Amino acid sequence: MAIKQVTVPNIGDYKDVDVIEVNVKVGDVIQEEDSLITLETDKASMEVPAPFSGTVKEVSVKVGDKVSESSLVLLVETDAVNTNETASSTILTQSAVEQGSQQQIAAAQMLEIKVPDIGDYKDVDVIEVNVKPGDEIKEEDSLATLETDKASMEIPSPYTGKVVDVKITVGDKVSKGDLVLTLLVSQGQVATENKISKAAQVEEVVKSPVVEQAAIVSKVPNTNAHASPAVRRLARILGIDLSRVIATGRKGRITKEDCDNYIKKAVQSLQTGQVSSGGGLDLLPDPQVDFAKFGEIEVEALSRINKLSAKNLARNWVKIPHVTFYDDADITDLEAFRNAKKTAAEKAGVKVTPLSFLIKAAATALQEYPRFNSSLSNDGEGLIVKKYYHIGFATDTPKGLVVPVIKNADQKGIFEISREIMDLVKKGREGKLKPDDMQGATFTISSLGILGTTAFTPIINMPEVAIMGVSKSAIKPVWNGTEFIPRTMLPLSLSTDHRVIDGALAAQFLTRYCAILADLREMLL
Ligand code: CAO
Repeated sequence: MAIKQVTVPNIGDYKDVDVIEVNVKVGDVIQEEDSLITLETDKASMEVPAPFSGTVKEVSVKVGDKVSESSLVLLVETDAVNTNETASSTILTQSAVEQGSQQQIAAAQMLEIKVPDIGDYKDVDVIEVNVKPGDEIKEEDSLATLETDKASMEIPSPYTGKVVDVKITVGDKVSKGDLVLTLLVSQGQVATENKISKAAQVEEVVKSPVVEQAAIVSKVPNTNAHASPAVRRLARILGIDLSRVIATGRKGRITKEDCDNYIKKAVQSLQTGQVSSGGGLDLLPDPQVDFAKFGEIEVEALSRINKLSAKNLARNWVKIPHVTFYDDADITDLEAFRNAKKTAAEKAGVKVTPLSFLIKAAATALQEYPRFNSSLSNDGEGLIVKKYYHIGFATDTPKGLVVPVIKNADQKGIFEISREIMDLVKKGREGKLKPDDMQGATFTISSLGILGTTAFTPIINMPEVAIMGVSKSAIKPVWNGTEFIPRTMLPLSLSTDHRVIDGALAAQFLTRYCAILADLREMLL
């Protein structure tokens, strides 16, 4: 046993340097190279590593002290019998680390950050580059993510500094020692060799094949969230349950942006008061089925409109308590009138279909039943009743469903409405509708027209509170009190938001709508 002194080694020209950290205390068992204290000048910070292993017997400095070369730092009890008196510790500069020398650090310097030891892996895919030139990064920030078929790994930054040049891009293949980037180490930062080797450790997440498969085919939250260590760390800090985050990264990986979006949405929901105390739907993850196991399959890409509609429809369906009411409107006279006006319509250059009457009649019925022309306020506390009557109509296009809008339908005649329908349908099918063409609807009509069906449940177009589904008209026998007579009957399916519209009101509205269609003169009242 021997007691050895540890003193401040050669620190260049610096004198009376501040002790800013003392990393050991009496009784600590220290290993050679452990950081004992940190010193800081106005130009550099330096660590004093232990020159040998042992047990700390006395700490001779405290934070705030000023020390110079040879100042006593510690007394350490070692196993060594022969004492190598006052063994000085050494300070490695950043460049010294690179060069293997033991010199002092400059105030700021350029470092090359390389791929650290990543085990037996070689030519590993770079799947994420998380920094760009100019970024100010902190020690431990993730620089890039690598992925093999078995694991994903992050390269954390060993230092705080400013990225000067990034040498890798997504898709590159890298191995140990390949250059990742050059980093301008922030002023005053000093690292010891010990620090570099520790900081450069690669974190690894082993993925089970099941998780991998789920991640590829699903963008929905799942319980086996696939995320890099940095993202997991971020999620821990922010308190995010990763199983609820929708992954958009490669192979179903949850990215930092996904976490950001999750937080953004959560904050928005809080601000709009839309967070339910029930804590969400708590649904099972979607089933992950390998359909190819059962037969031949073909995967078709969804159009942008398909994807957008899917999100909107799903939200509307789960958030709105739909109730659908069915009735038949007698449009015998309407059809007679429409046919009688065919020549006049042709002269005016328009084709008039029942849809124009349905839109006009809707504007009338909405004026009589303002609740149908409203939206729930975002805080759920009020009803916004609109004094304009803009009617959307669902239109089937090669790229998917769109809903152009006839603005101020209450103020327009049948020919004008017909002309607008023709224009909007043409634009829709050519993919030329502008956002303004599809905004502002207060009520929507979804007409399957001659396509068929006798009834269906149209999904309400949020934030509207009702939608009229129209099926194929047919001549049916109707009892007039004395006999059955043939009448052209149009099946209607009215879906309403039960939060806003009670059944009784819905029944009244639908009955009135049928009455207007049965006798267009009702619109004059
Ligand atoms: N019953 C019977 N015939 C009908 C009808 C109905 N309900 N509605 C329209 N028709 C007739 C028209 O009168 C026309 O016949 P004539 O030429 O003899 O007059 C013919 O069907 C063709 O009409 P159309 O479909 O070209 O025009 P439209 O104005 O009726 O409809 C549009 C336009 C854009 C609504 C329609 O083309 C369309 O895309 N419908 C699909 C909407 C949809 O997909 N809804 C479902 C949403 S839920 O997924």
